[in-house]
Amino acid sequence: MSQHLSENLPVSSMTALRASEADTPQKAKWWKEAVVYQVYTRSFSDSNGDGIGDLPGLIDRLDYLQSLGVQVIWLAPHYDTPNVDNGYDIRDYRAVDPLQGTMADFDRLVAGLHERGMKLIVDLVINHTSDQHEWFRQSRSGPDNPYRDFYIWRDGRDDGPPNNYLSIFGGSAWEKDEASGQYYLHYFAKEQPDLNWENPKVRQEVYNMMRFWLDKGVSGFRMDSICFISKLPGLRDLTLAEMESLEHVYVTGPKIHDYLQDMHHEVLVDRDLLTVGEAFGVSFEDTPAFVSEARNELTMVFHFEIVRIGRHDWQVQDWTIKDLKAVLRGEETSSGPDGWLTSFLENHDNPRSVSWFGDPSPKGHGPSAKALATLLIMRRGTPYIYQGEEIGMTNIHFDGIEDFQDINAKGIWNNTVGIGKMSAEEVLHSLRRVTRDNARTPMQWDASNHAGFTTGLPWFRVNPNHIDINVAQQDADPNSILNYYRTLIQLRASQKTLIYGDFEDVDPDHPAVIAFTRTLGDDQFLILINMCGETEHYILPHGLKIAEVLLDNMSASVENVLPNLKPWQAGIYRLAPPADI
Ligand code: TEU
Ligand code: CA
Repeated sequence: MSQHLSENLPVSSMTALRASEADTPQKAKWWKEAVVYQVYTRSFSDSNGDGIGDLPGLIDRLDYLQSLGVQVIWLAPHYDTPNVDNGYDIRDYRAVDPLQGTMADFDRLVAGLHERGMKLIVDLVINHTSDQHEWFRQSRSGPDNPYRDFYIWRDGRDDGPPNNYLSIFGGSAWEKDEASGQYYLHYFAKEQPDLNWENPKVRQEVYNMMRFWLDKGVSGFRMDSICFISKLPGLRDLTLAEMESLEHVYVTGPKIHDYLQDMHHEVLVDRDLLTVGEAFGVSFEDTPAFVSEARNELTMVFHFEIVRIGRHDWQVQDWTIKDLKAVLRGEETSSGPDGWLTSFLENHDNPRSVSWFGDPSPKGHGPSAKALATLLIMRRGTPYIYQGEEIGMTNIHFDGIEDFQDINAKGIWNNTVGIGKMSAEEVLHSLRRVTRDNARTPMQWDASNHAGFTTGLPWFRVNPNHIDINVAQQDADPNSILNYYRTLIQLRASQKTLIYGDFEDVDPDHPAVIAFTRTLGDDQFLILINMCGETEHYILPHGLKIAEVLLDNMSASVENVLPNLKPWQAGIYRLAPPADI
């Protein structure tokens, strides 16, 4: 990890970045000021008792989301789908999944958000479709079909697939079609064939579809796996090292920037949208090319170095707070001089942050969830809260493989235990901690049966800890995690410095405390986060001194924030001007 970072993070380039930002202050934009809330609809709120969350269920909760202070909802794929990968396999881009509702429900959702001064961004899954999509059904029907070239078909080699590409979900990335004897490419499940972006007709279809949803009032897109859309020419074999980190290879297609600029020119230009690309595999160094305002591609991207700290692919590894701080600094540089950043600690593909970075035990739960919230909301970049994170939802317990739902977890199991390569215990040890299922347990609304998520049988287990961790209880408690989030979000909205201010890690070497400043002109805040469950004797570096407490999760006063930081203590403080030191 540290080696990888030092390559990306020459000290000189950081200094250069800060200087150039001072010269060109960040342009104000609504999507920089907003806090985004990610809804994984299936697990959010069920309105009709079928056990699956839906759009009317989400509409019922809009007042709650407004009360949190978030301005934007990112909606999980709402399109018609056979649900092999919970909606990330789209059968019809212009229809709503009947399990989630109707087009009228979608329109009501947009209207309900707009009435509240909020906006909607939708998930855009255009690296691949479902194998049930009409284009693929046509494509598969034979080499002469006009849709054949909508996907990536190749002849096999020596009785096997065209090359040694692996799927991100495990196994070969090629599936043989018995009828024609050719293979099609799928970076994810075999039911998710990759679109052929070389084909201008594919691009035009996608652009028309994007305009369709923009015309319905959506304010932008979260672009799924977007950096994978350009494939490597010649489709050569991967080396063994490349097989270990597929995402780093699959993002290197030479036409990625041509496609994104084309899309911008054709669809996004002059609409003032939030466009966030999932940049799994893109290095910090390569990121400015995607997010530079002058280049007209995306407004921001998601990096996975932070949420994936402490794991190699799906296997857990040791990590330290210093490693985490190095990644935070590295990610800072990834905006380049005129780009923007995201901040997130959870999404639907990763474990719960309080279980990963914090302490989910009854003693550590509240303080550590608030400490993480402080990091999430106070970093530079647009913060994304994943549903349930605002009440500190935790991972769930898995006994054996039969407890898992996730297609990815099942793929990992089949490719390890299934072929006798690893023991069940070894694989379960990691899977329990990293599986995407941890993020997909139903939202915990109250202490009632099924946590108020559904009146029927939930599609996936409700975490038994909903008795103690739920919205109803935290809404009523002024000291809850939920109310701490509300305060943090208000604070960020009220201080331009906390949105546009520069970020500086003022204590990179401390092994337990994250200490950074946010600075805009003469205005400066210090953010302190004790990332461990011990009291830390802490002296601020560079003679810095706290002058005012804006928020502190232990309700400390100016006099007693330091020198003893309590376990998981965190807060936002104003620094004394240099003259007073
Ligand atoms: O994820 C793309 C991706 O590359 C990873 O985050 C991937 O999900 C992870 O390696 C699996 O552990 C996106 C979606 O967020 C994910 O839910 C979908 O399954 C995937 O694309 C395919 O559409
Ligand atoms: Ca339902």
